[in-house]
Amino acid sequence: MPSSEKIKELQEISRQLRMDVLQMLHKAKSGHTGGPLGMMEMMVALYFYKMHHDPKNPLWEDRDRFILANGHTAPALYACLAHAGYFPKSEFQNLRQLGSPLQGHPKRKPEWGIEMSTGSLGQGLSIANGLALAARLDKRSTRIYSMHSDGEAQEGMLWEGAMSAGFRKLDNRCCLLDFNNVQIDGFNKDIKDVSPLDEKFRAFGWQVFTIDGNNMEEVVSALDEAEKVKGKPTMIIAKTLIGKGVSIFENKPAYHGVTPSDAELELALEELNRITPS
Ligand SMILES: Cc1ncc(C[n+]2csc(CCOP(=O)(O)OP(=O)(O)O)c2C)c(N)n1
Repeated sequence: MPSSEKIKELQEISRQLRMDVLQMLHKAKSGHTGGPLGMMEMMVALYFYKMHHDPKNPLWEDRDRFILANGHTAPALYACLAHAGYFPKSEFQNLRQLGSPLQGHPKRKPEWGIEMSTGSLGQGLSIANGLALAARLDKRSTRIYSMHSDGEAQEGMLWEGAMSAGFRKLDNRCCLLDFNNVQIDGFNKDIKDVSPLDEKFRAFGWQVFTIDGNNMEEVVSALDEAEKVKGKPTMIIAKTLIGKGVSIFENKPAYHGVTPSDAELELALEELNRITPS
């Protein structure tokens, strides 16, 4: 477990990046607000604590890979990559503009740290499995991470990938699943409940961790524990709050896919500015 200073540093980055996400979405006037805010602790823990990567040498062959399967949450990825130094934050101005590398869903550009085009839910788990199999063949110590969502767990292809990773004992694979109980049209329970996900993944041969995904200590410790698992892929099911950090957006399906108005942005930034890491 990292020091309490490191945890505070990661919490502080999460706070700053939530503000970046809101500002870029506000400028773009289209995109998804709730998801990126809710999974920020996991994204920050990956990019600023766990993953081996080098923004100065983005194509380093032994880098760990990250695939954002729930691609509509791309602003969270862009905020991490810019903060790490892959590209300047001024690029946020161009989110979702024609010709910009920062599209509404990730468009592959490894020089900027964007490893794969994603957004068709369900596909990312298998893409990441392919990278993991290649790393194993090449005898590299690379680990392959991917982020998923509860709405995505309604897609059949996710389960084909889950079956393959378990069968092939891909222990260089670690998935995180943003379980906020919300999808595009409302709460999962009113649309199609995917529970119990832990039992389902275990049945497919995975080691499962269930955590509070907005608690930085739990996130980093699950990532550390996942790395120790041998002979199985690992799944971190993270309970989160959609819209986390901004009370007017928290746990509100309506903010799955809308961007903040001028007044909402002002309120949100004011609230995030008041937070000091505990
Ligand atoms: C294959 C596929 N079908 C439908 C969509 C449209 N879509 C975009 S987001 C979304 C809801 C996904 O739920 P979740 O990721 O849990 O939503 P969030 O937590 O961000 O609210 C859907 C169905 C898609 N991107 N891909």
